[in-house]
Amino acid sequence: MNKRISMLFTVAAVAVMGATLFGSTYTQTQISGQSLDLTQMDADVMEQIHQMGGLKLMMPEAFAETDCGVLETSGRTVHNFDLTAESVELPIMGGKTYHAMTFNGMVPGPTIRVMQGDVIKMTLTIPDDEPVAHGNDMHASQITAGAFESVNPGETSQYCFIAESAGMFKYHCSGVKLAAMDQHVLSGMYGIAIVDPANGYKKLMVEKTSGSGELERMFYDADALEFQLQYNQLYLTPEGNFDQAAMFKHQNTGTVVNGYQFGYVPNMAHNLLVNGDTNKNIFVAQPWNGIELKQHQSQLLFVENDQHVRLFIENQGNEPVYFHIVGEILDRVTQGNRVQSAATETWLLGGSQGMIVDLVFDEPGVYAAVNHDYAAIFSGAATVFVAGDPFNLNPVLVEKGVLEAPVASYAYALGNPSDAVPPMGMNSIAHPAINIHGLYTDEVAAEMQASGDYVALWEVIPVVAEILTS
Ligand SMILES: [Cu+2]
Repeated sequence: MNKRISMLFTVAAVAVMGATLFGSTYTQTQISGQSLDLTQMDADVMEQIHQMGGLKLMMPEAFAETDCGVLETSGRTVHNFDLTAESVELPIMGGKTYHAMTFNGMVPGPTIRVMQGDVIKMTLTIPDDEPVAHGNDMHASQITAGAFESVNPGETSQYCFIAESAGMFKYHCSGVKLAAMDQHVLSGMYGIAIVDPANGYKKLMVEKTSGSGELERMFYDADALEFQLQYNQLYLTPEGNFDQAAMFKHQNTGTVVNGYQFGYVPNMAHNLLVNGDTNKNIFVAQPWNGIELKQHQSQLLFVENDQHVRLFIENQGNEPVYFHIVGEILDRVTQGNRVQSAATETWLLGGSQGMIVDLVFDEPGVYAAVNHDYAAIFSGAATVFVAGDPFNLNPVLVEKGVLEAPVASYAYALGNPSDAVPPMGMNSIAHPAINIHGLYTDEVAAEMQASGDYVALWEVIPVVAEILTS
């Protein structure tokens, strides 16, 4: 018996003896409650409870493992997931900024992608100059909620867990011991973990009719071109502060996808390509239009026709998402690792719910993925996919020497935006190019540019414009 346990025993014993000897005001229940039979107790648990100053929820043993030492030597693949809390100013639609709270200077935070059964080792660092504490609750984990304790400025904390269930899962700041969690999440502290199924993704089956209407089944390989879309809302005062009163009334300032209102719509380069003029808008709303916006300039999402496309979609927000793609049908909807629906028009995501949508864009064209809530569409939840070569630009781009040969999508010329592209998994088709786009700080964008892995379109577009107009 160690020292602390024996001291506890002494306190209990003295109370019992005192009651017996002096006939105190203790009731019999109180007395017997103090009379613990310590020979029957687990000393480690007693010690743990004593150290914590109280009881905590204990999860089943199989999922409660947070000892990084044990999990790191278990033979499983371990993924380090390092997050740093950073409060920064980030732009909002209309040219203003807001007081964002971020993981690693970006909204959403970085996506981690692992295989089912791998270990995630999450390390959260709060710099000295950060004004408040933060935490991190990862929904991919099944560990005691006590692991999501907040971490103070100047401190670092860590937990490990096995990603047991395949699917996509939210992670989010848990506030200062849960207080102000709403403010921290709705100001930008959220992201996703993708846990790929141990046996990989399934082939996609799409029903078609041909000839005079005979039913055919088309099968697409499991490998797919992948995107991630995270829905949320902003609740802001005119000064760019979090407006909790507005949140409680569900009166949001705007709906965001990967942090932006209308972040994936045409920009001036697309105006030039399609209309021959940077100032002739091709979409009804182009709020992020201008080369000087650099990483914040809106971009389009480019896919090929007859290509298996996989979308990872999470509702990070406070309002339902009625996910729909104008002009398309969702060929397959998966939640966790179970197919929920096929050939469906719209699928509903409640708060903190995710899904994987597999589909094929059959015809060349422009398709808007929306939250089919009209308030959400018109406040920012319209994301434009361009499939194939709907504007017949291939001949022009080849003739002008921008492209050597016709391409299956404009991604080969402009790339897809980095914040919409998840890390590669075992069934991922590599994007032809990735451009730097995201609600990133300038430091994050500069690091990405220095890495040489990304295209800085704000440098490429003037060159392309010069060629096209010459
Ligand atoms: Cu936080």
